[in-house]
Amino acid sequence: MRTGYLWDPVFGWFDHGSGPMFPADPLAGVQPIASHISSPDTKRRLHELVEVSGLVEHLHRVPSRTASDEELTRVHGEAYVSRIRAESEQPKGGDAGDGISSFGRHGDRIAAVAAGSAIAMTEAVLDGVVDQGFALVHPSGHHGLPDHGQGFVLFNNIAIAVRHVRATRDVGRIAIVDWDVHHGNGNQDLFADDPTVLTISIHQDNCFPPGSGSIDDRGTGPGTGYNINVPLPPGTGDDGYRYAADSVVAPALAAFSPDLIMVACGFDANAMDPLARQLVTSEGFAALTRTVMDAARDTAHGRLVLVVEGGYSPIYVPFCGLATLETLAGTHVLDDPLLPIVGSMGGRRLEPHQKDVIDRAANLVADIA
Ligand code: 6DK
Ligand code: ZN
Repeated sequence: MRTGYLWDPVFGWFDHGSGPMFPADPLAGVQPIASHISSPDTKRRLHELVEVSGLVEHLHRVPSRTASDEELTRVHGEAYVSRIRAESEQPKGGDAGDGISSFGRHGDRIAAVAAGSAIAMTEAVLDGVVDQGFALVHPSGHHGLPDHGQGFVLFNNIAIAVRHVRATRDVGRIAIVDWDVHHGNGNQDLFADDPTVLTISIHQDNCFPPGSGSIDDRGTGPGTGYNINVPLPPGTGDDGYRYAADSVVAPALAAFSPDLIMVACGFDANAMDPLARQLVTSEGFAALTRTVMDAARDTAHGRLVLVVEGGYSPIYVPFCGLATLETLAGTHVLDDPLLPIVGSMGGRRLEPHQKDVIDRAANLVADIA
């Protein structure tokens, strides 16, 4: 199996600025902090681990590219793209929509490389250049909607890749599996009425966006039944995630039988993440990866594209990402040095209140035709 890998150093240069996630008020005792919580340094550290560990020798580098305006506007409105372009010309940049999705001067160009890279990896898989791929991009994409960004997102990278496939190729069903700890609301909404795109989001209940990601969101019109949300309680660990993978993701993919599987691959369910309260270790991410690989092999000719989303522990995300890539590549290069610590803190076992939610979501699989 040839595994594609994409990282462009320009992703590490994306500037979210400092203020918005933690508004300073020095004389009231709120000290400023120099970096935004979504600093691309976390992803850069993952990339450096891929190189230093030697795993890169087992991967096939796929070059990045910039998404054109035609490609961006298959998902986003022209007025929105123009606004992002105009704000990007400003000396201090702008914000995609919610005040925490700030970007520096020319941030639009880096975001267009993230979107173009999701396309590039998807094409590399569809063309057989690689069997499967992992695109380590920044900024993230899965909250992106036609006329606004939010949650550190400018453009919806995966949706742009899916629309590109639809516009240029004859690929039947496409599944998007989102294991970022936040709800994949952008992809849910963009493909809500489309029964040829199955969206599954496993996320922490009511984490972000506020009020989004209910188990009762099932899609609309002809797309009804083709969206599944698994809103997990805080404190869910490897066994809960594995149970969700085995009893929701795997059977849903088997029933849907996609020709291509895209993964919104966030690492922010990791046990050290500052933005969520889940307890997944590198072993949990490896198990999720095996689930989608098995499904891709069984239904999609192995076609699997992982596009990275969030993940905010600069310490632990690199090891979770490495385990994901090791699983894809079928090679082990390095033991997770933090596993003895995070793996022994408790919280791994499936608890009844977690099982209840997952069992309810598993019942929804029957609606997939
Ligand atoms: N606000 C993402 O990981 C983005 O899904 C997640 C954005 C979450 C922002 C909400 C949040 C806080 C937290 C602490 C203090 C103040 C505000 F799109 C992705 F990047 F992938 O946690
Ligand atoms: Zn997230």
